[in-house]
Amino acid sequence: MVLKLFSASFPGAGGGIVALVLAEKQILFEHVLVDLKAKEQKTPEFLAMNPFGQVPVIEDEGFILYESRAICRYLAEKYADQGTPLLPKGFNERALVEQAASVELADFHRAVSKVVREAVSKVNRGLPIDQSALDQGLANLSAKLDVYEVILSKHRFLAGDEFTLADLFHYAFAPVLAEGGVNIMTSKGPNVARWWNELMSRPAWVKLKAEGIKGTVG
Ligand SMILES: N[C@@H](CCC(=O)N[C@@H](CS)C(=O)NCC(=O)O)C(=O)O
Repeated sequence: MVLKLFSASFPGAGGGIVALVLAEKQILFEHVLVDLKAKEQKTPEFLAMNPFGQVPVIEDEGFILYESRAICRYLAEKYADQGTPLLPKGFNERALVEQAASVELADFHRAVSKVVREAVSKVNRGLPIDQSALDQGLANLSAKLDVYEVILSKHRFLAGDEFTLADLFHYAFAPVLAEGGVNIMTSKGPNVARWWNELMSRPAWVKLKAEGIKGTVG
């Protein structure tokens, strides 16, 4: 039974990072499009899979899992020896990935979400911007990227010289910043810019960005 990914087709959010792991790991999957505007994520059938009523969700041989980063970890572990090795095997190396992944979720993602909400989502919907929330989000993001600049001056990726899940998690939302004219990912420092440009040119991302989330079967 082929793995099913339930999500919208938009690449720059939680469904996108799951689709990226599927691509990096060369895992065949069926994409089940969930129409968020039609509230398909709130139907009793969907809530039985994810009681929070949100995408993405996967079904893998009858096993249901939600939360994008948890799904990515599951896939990276299950298919450890297939495609790009997204999680190192060594105990310490793995801990360094978790360290960088923690910073992504607790700090980076929180700041990016605030900026995207103000500079992209509200603008697209014609809603007034909360300038102080935007300024605070940008200041928080800027402070995190200053530290990323130091980290990335020592190695190619966030947890060492290999691309890992810690880098991959940054595709959840940050690519949307440029849509709102926020070019902080490439203007903060040379090492952050090098790292971000490398992420933005990975073939799996280039394809996903161009095509949206599309299954490989079904
Ligand atoms: N922490 C969750 C967040 C999931 C989430 O916010 N999903 C959004 C789409 S990116 C959603 O389903 N929104 C529709 C809703 O909340 O009703 C994850 O990473 O999977």
